[in-house]
Amino acid sequence: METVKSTADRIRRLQVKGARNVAIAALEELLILAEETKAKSREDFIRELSKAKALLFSSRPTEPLMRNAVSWVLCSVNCSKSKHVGDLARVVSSSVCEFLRSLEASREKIAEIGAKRIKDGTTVFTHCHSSTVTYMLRKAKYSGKNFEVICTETRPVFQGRITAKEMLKLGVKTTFIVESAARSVVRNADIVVVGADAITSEGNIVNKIGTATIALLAHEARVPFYVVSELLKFDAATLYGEYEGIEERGRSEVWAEAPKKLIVRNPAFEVTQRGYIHGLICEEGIFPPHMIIELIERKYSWLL
Ligand code: RUB
Repeated sequence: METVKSTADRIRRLQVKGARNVAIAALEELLILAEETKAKSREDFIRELSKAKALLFSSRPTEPLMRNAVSWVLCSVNCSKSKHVGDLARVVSSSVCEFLRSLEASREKIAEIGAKRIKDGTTVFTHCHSSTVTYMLRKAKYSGKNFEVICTETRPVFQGRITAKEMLKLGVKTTFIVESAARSVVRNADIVVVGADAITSEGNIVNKIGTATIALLAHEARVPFYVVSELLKFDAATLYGEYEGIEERGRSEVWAEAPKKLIVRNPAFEVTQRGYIHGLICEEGIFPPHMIIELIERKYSWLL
């Protein structure tokens, strides 16, 4: 359980970032746990897995992809009738592999579909670092498109620098701006693409703080705003009345030596309303976000 604790801690400290990377790190922990378990009975093994689930879930609140991934594995174990820990451990590894394969296939499909929206000469505006977005841009580049990227630095922990470095490495002309320059600069873009941490039942999306402002600015400048995301970021709890939890992080990320009496807020994510989203680029195609429930029913009905 020590390695689960330390991975949960690395996720909390942002040493592992981005919804997809977080989910993959959590699944890898379940694999290790299954390989190293000393549990003597089915009940003990399920107790260990549930403890790991609780630790991972508590690492960051706005991570439905990770929650869906871990729940999928635990469900597979619970559905198995075997009493032998060895058999159950094998169920963990096969369901982890199955989930990872499906995640990979989705990323590939999303990149294939989304890359077609990038043409020669397109200027793409993005925010934060989404591995799904950068993979899609990589696909566009490898298919010979000559485009440029504008990325925000993404205060307070500068994930935009990761995006900028990746784009430069890819040989893409890249411009880096502070978020407050977004209104001036977004009008130079042809398309805005951002990732997602969560998709709600109403078709709203939750992504890095600053995303909703950029969506508003894109709307004002008449630049189409797309969300690039696996459907598995859907949070079924929102269908049954829950709000997606928005992580509020520590003040020191914003200002390490802030005066003690100063109130410093540091919400990590925010909701972008579906009305500002031209399309959700997902593994099933490009859809208006209000179609989310239909898409989930079609592809991942187990989430409901
Ligand atoms: C990252 C972020 C990303 C989404 C999608 O925030 O908001 O846009 O997680 O990323 P943080 P991906 O750095 O705080 O985790 O497409 O890689 O899942």
